[in-house]
Amino acid sequence: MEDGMEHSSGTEDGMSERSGAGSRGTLGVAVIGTGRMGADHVRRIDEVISGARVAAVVDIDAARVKRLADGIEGCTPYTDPAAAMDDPAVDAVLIASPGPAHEAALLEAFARDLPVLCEKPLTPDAASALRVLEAEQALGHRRVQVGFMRRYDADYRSLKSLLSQGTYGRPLMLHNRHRNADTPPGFTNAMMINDSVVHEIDVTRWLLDDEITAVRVLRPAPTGNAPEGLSDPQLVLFETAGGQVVDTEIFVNCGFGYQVSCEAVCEGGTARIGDDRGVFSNTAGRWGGAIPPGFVERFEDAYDRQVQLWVNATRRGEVEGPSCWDGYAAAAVCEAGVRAQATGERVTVELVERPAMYR
Ligand code: ISE
Repeated sequence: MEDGMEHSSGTEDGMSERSGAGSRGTLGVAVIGTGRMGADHVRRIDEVISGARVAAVVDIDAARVKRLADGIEGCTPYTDPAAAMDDPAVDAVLIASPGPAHEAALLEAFARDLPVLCEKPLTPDAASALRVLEAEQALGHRRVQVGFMRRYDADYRSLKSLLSQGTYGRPLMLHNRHRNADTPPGFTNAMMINDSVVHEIDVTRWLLDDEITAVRVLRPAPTGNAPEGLSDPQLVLFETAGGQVVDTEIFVNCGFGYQVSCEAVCEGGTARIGDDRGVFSNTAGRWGGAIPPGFVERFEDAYDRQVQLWVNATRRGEVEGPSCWDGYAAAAVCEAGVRAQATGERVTVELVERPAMYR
């Protein structure tokens, strides 16, 4: 991309000249990857988010991307992320392609100094995440918000503020439950860490404001409902630098719905989120409520808030939310987790020193 640097002249406030921030005009977003999450983000930006529009959609499936673009005014279809980023109507990039494609797309965005919202994972392993971290530092300013969307869920935000205000004293432990009704074909043991537990890795680091230093994984006798070879459920244990212990039940073929909860055990009490959501009913001799079928329904508001706050910050010329450091740290913990899962051993997490830009 020879002309990349033409666009990389960040202004004094660190904003790209194309980022829409100068004029505070509508942010033209290129959505890269139009699978389940990407298509949902296209709909979200088109129908829910204010201050932004879908200016380009990118996918290797040319027919699919054309169909999507045809339904949105002023939206151009592309099969090449770099070509979409060269479109003058594009001020910012939302990366929702498969994880292995993220590094290349992020580097293209950096070359043009474009603001990015990157779906998790930042990249699939710690070495590539570190390369992205270094490339962003070379720009001299943050450009990326990583899509750890649980930080935008109202319940998690309430828990975070209780912990930050010290309402229940010092946190000692977290108990997490993460259940999916079932898994898509091809879901592996490693994906239980990299795709699923990665959320608990991020919320642990965020809620406790500390790094995870070691991981252990216990594998009880599996459910008969899991596909052959999948060790489901599993119990994942983290230790933090400050000495807290965090457990996560990951059960991805529980059969009954999508359930995520987190209980913080503190010196002065406990606080728990995620148990009872929505309408509570009494009927036909039973009480209770509904369990959402999947993460899109359970975290719909969180996804909306995540994208709206990214758009708002970008239009102000700012970058907020989970950073490339958070993406890198999560990737390093995932690597340790996959090793712990395979070996049954306690695996320590190796991190480089946190660069000044991310402190
Ligand atoms: C998926 O990628 C997610 O992000 C969901 O939140 C998680 O529950 C699921 O297990 C993952 O596969």
